[in-house]
Amino acid sequence: MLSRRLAALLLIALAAGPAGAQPARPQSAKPDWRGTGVILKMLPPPSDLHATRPVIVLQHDPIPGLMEESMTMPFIAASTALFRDHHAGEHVTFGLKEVPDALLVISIEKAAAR
Ligand SMILES: [Cu+2]
Repeated sequence: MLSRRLAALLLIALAAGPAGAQPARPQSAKPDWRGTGVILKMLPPPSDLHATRPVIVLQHDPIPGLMEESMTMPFIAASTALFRDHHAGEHVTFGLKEVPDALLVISIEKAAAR
């Protein structure tokens, strides 16, 4: 049931398109998307990228339904606590959640190196 629900959310997001209104999303800690990639930087605030929020720079693989190409980009992290026990160069999987002002990284887990 979880995968059906996620598929429905992705379809809503795609249908809305870049100019569409943001669909209503349930408030929960469940990620809207999951990605894989490599940590390049973890920057507690204040940093050059954000004055008040933690930022993680990830070299991420395609995230189906969200970003179809690999790229290197910064994400706001939900908390600096997510950085604990991780390091630059580490292969990770991560959870993303869309909130009104950001695409937030809400979880980071170590993945097997490729
Ligand atoms: Cu991206």
